Amino acid sequence: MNATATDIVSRDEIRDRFSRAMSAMYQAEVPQYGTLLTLVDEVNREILAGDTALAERLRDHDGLDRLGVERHGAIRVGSASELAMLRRLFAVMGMYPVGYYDLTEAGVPVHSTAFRPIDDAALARNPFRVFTSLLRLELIDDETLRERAAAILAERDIFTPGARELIELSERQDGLDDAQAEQFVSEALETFRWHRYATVDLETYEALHAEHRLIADVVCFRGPHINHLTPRTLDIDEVQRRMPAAGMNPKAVIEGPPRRDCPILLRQTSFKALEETTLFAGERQGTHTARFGEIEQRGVALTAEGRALYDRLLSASRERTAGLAHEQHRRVQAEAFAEFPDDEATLRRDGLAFFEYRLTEAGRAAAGVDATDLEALIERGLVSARPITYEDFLPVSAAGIFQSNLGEGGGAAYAGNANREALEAALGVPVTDELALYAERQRASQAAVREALGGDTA
Ligand code: OOG
Ligand code: NI
Repeated sequence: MNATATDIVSRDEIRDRFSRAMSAMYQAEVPQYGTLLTLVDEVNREILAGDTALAERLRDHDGLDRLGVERHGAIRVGSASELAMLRRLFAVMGMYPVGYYDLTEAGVPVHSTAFRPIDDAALARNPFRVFTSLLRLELIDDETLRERAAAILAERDIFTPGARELIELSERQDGLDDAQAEQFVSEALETFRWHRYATVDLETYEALHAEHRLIADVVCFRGPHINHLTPRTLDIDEVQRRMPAAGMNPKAVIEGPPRRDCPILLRQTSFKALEETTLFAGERQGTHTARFGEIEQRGVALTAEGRALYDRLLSASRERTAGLAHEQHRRVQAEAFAEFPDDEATLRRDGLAFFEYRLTEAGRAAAGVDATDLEALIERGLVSARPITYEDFLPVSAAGIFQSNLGEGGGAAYAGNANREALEAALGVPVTDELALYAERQRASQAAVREALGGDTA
């Protein structure tokens, strides 16, 4: 079943089909997620109807027609070999590991990366990414429990034979044809499906659960069920506010930066995970709480300096907002972030955020212009700069999402265990540095502007 080069469908197309199939599966599995999608769509429509300038900007730059596609999902796997195979599976869809996230700081015994499209065209086609966590059994102190967990994980194969074959075929012929892609999507989907039957008895589940709820979630099932999907909202505060009336139980606060005129990084919130009936070995019935729905709103990517400022203000604001209710939390957090410039020109001039530079119409008509000082050209209306959207995740926010869905307690202290090399060894490749991607995109756009104006391209 070899495909010729002309039959190969693009990896972006496969990712697009996969994300749609995943969404349909998750809506069928978790009806409340469908309710969330409806709410997000309703609020997005209202915002667009009331803000024609925003609607136009989205139409021109941001794929208004793709507003409704999911932005990300998340899974958790149990072993290095599972992660290594997942890397190959995601590569079929043009998704590559970007970033390293240490969650031990937050008391969660995992570290993570995000499989995501990397280049502009791929992101524009469909930005779907999967936040993928690897369980760190080595952090479990209890040796018997650790070995039991490892033995259970060694028994399972989270991939169908068909998925394995198609991954190998895609690697051999550098892509898949239409029929193979179709088959791949349906085989790959099996890995992410929910299983009502646990692979262990209730006692084992409870022992693992007592060490950490997340360990039970990863170890006791046939596969790494998708634990949430996340659409994009144009007004996260409004969706959060309306969740209860739509029957959803939102987490207490929105993760990330406060609401601002110039959105930065990423804001996220979720409805809390549902308690679901689970059948354990011996037909004993119990429950498991894992699956939820999330929403996100993205802003501009920050430079290392901008990120350092964000991290500093976030930790200062966390000290002051601990335990505050939603409204107060919002007010105190906004105060704490007052120091962060909130207009594009300052963010740009102070080197706090990344921008993409382009010639304006006047710029295209101009010739022989000195292009050394891009800011001067922006002032003269010859060049424009657009914020580059942040495409990655935030460890403190991720921890907040984990925690609200895992419940309090059960968290032994795992902190101070970042180990990027171990994650990369498990993946079989280094993770791409996200900051380098944004910096390169900004640099390339500046060079293109300078070249077009006939100046030097340094
Ligand atoms: C992942 C939580 C992190 C996000 O959006 O930050 C995450 C998980 O619960 O497995 O998805
Ligand atoms: Ni998420």
